Amino acid sequence: MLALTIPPTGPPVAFGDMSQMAHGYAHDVLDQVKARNAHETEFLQAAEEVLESLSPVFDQHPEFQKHAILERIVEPERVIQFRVPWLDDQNRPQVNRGFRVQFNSAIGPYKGGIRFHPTVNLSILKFLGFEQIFKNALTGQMIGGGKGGSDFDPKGKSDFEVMRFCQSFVTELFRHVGPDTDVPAGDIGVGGREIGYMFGQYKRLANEFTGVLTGKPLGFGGSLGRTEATGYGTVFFAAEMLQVKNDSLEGKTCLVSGSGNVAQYAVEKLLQLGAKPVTVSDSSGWVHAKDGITNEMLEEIKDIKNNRRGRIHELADKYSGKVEYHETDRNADHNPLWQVDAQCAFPCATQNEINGKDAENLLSAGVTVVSEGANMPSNTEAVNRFVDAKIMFGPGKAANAAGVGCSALEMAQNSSRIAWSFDRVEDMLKDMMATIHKNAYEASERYSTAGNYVDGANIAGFVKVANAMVAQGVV
Ligand code: NDP
Ligand code: 2IT
Repeated sequence: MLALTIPPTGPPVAFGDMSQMAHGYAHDVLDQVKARNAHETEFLQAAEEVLESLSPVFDQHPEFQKHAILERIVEPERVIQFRVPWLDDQNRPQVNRGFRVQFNSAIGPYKGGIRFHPTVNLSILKFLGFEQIFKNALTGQMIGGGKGGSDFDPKGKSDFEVMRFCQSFVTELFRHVGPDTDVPAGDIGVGGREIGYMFGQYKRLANEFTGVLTGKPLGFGGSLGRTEATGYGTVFFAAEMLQVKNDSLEGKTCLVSGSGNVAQYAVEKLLQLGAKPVTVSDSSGWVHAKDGITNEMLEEIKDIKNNRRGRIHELADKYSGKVEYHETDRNADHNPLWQVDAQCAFPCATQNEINGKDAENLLSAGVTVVSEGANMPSNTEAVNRFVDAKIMFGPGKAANAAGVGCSALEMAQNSSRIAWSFDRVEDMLKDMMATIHKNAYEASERYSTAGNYVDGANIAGFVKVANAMVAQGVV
């Protein structure tokens, strides 16, 4: 086990010397993180990207090193892992793993989604929780970073199986969360149905009706606009990036991946803004509507995914001649969805869905805007290609922040027992995304290269949390 060493607090170091030291600081801590978490691939990927962006910050903020901010911020404040036993419809006992990673509470209660997917493990939840710290800071709301989930697969389960699973999950989780402690929400595999079951069990155990979860159905405390927030916000972020160049989304051909919550509302906002979305996908395959996905097709996608819990090929079955279906080849080294001619791309499915080759294909296809609806959908090589090509690349922690931003608005509405109108919430989210864009852009100008939103978002989010951690002492 490596010891955490806090640098001595001696007399102030001359600026030049500090600059040398500061440059090495992020790299030294990154080496420690790699040694300590050698098997957590996704967490290391997220940590490396953030820490590499931060080197220039320490020249101007020597107090961050003095207070060991990096050594502390890379360690979750608390990780909870638990057994989730439940009975299937045949009354056979099943066992899954549950987790909650409470990463950082410097600027508010832990806040972040819950993911139910068979691939869930600690590395994935630590990457998501780590990203959430900076994303939540960017929203300007008082929310810390956390993430949770389970390797439970809701696909193919009956509503009652999902309900019994959620009840068992919350039977343990409830003692670790609360409206001022930790406020979970949805993510992959967790939508209104799951949040409803979890809320019901929390209320029963705690004997309290509080805003302990966000993304609730509208009838009992959910915020108007939360369902739409992430997808809409990702499109708002793309529009902000384009506006810097006096351009807009109108008439642009757009590639969207995924067909769940984020993808559906990215498509909806693109249609409202006069863009032409032409693809969506699920884990089995992708569909291509050459003349554009229409509003009617979007309603069908929502029905397939949200009501029938079906597969995306059903869209091509219904609109044969207008929509083509392509099955995913799991052994291929690239995804042909990213080869379709377009100007903009909105990856809204999952982490690492765009690799270096896909990034090259996107650039060759003419894409100059990538706005990440998913968390870390571009792998390290892909991010580097986009940054090197100087395209408008909006990283997830900035571009998909409207989801959690709207969750914070839901918390505010719940605390004040008032519900705001859809238009009011949407206006607030639009402003929030404009502010996030502005702050990330200005941080990129000050510390990196103007328009490098990867560095800009990492730095703007980090500085806010780091300042709070300095002020609160070594805790
Ligand atoms: P959903 O469960 O609603 O949809 C997920 C979509 O991605 C589905 O189409 C799913 O296909 C596909 N998908 C999931 N895992 C994989 C995989 N391993 N390989 C290929 N396709 C996959 O989730 P959301 O739309 O809520 O989340 C999508 C992304 O957005 C995630 O990265 C999430 O972390 C991020 N996000 C979500 C927010 C929210 O508010 N919901 C907020 C910010 C970010 P299939 O149905 O076949 O599994
Ligand atoms: O990744 C994310 O930001 C989310 N899944 C939303 C979290 C939230 O608390 O609304």
